[in-house]
Amino acid sequence: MISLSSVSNGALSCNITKSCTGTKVLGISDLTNAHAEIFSFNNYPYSICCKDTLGYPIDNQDTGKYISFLKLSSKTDAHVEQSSSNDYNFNAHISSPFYEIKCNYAQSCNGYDTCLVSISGATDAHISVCDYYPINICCTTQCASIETNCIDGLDNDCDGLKDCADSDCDGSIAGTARAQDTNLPIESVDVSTKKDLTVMKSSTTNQQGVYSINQINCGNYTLTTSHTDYAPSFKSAQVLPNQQLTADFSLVLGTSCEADCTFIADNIVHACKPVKLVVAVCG
Ligand SMILES: [Ca+2]
Ligand SMILES: [Ca+2]
Ligand SMILES: [Ca+2]
Repeated sequence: MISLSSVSNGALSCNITKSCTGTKVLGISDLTNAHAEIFSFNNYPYSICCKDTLGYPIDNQDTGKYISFLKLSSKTDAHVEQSSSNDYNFNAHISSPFYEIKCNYAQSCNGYDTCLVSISGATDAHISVCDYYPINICCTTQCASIETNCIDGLDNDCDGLKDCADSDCDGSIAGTARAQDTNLPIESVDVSTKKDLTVMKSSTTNQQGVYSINQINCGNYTLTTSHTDYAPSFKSAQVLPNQQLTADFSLVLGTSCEADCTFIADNIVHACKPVKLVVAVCG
């Protein structure tokens, strides 16, 4: 395999190769002084082969976010021109469904992710490996400014945090705690969000019995309540990206009597079925 890429600082990486394991964006007849053909033809031994080192898909279509980096005089055996020229009709594209790809014609690809090839002129040009001709085709990816999709398994803004782990996807939880018997709001109830056994965030109800937990990673949690006078309660909660989940609680007094006449908040394991001939009085 021949691999002749020059610069690759960022996520986009293109090589000229005989065996492309990424996305072929152009076929070329030789390493220097070459003609070109569109990606879907297979007359030539070499491909300009591009991939994203972070794992984002790279494509050669004019869909999603795409750019034409060259125009060809025909589908195969073609001369090429810069995409701003208007003599040729067949565009060679590089595209991504996620982020912008920018390409420029420059003497040096310093500061760009990668160099694709060099061309001999603005139009009616031949193709060679990078830095052979004075005009290099330099391309780079531009990450989104925020996590634009919270369920795609990709780190859209390239900050190292993907989907729910990125605070751009945070949701929130809010609700009310009320007494089950009177339906009156309960103040000073501690509401905690737990992942496994770890408390992630908590909040306390106000005089109106209202609590709110802002800016919490989307995902699944267990919500627990605690209050000196009321029995603890639990609830499963799924916080969706950028949405507020409502979770209300109806709390039972810790001194309330269970069916088996133990207190609801005590440490006694309550019987599943009444034990026969047990007679007891609560109080
Ligand atoms: Ca982010
Ligand atoms: Ca994402
Ligand atoms: Ca991110």
